[in-house]
Amino acid sequence: MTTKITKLLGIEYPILQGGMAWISEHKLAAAVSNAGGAGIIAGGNAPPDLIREEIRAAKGLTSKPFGLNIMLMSPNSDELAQIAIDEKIAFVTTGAGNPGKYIEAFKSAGVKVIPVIPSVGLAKRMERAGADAVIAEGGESGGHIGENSTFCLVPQVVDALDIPVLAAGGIADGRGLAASLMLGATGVQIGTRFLAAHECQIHENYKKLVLDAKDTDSIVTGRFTGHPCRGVKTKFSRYLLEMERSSDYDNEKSRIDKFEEITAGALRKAAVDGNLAEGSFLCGSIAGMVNKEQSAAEIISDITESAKSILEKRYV
Ligand code: TUI
Repeated sequence: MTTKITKLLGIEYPILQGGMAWISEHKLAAAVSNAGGAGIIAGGNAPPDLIREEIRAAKGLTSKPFGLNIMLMSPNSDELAQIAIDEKIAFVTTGAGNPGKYIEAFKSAGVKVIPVIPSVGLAKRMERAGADAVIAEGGESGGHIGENSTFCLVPQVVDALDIPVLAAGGIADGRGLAASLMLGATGVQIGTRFLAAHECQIHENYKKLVLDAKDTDSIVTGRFTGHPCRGVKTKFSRYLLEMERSSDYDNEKSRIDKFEEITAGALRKAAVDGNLAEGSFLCGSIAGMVNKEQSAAEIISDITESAKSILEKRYV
């Protein structure tokens, strides 16, 4: 499956694995890259030294290209950008902000830059700043999201840009890949389905929540903070949602402060500890379609074989 993104990154299939904080580590990233996609290690809020070790461990497992995701709200993003350069990472994806200040340094070091963006305006800014491609991420995605849906966002970003556009949000099988290509995308980024990969090291409670989830089991919390976040419906995430409606707070600032206090560290609590009472189990709204564990290679082969057979059919 040759597209602009497979050529840009030197990969076999147009599938990037999502950069999920505390989840996307070396074993998963290397397995996805070895299977012909592009694995990604997520920096999240983790200590930079830990991420450097993750990168080196991935290099021990694969000679194929893989990327680093930098979450730009992290206080460590400057250090992570330098690590990407020092370690000669093939490409960087960014989320939750504008990576403009790093783009020149990445480009002179030969690191490709692929920002994740939730709107046409940001996509245009990224193209002007020198991005190599963008990932247009719809609100079906897990984690921190924008307001647009993948189906509406992707073709509008494709029309507005000359650089390649990948689709993300709500894609978990060959139909999603084929549809994304029909919308003009050059490939996809997939997170939620890789949560069910054998190589994905998340706590078994997390895997079970994703495998058991139905179509209606993801919810968006924290809209009032300006950083809406999608994850599995649990007692904890329902409580976060109730905070939005509660009249217990004197003012908006105290409500946001409380929200930030109880969600601090919640991604790690979910992924590493499987803490159902205090963890944020982020996942996309496509979790309802993810119901079996497979290896990363089986997932990539299933998605690409199915997409190829759909694309070979004629619809009249
Ligand atoms: O970044 C993500 N997904 C994430 S980050 C994350 S950790 C986190 N948790 C709670 C609150 C905030 C972060 C969990 N999931 N996806 C990519 C993404 N980027 N979605 C939306 C954006 C985005 C938002 C604003 C990109 C750029 C942007 O720019 C604002 C500006 O004008 O600078």
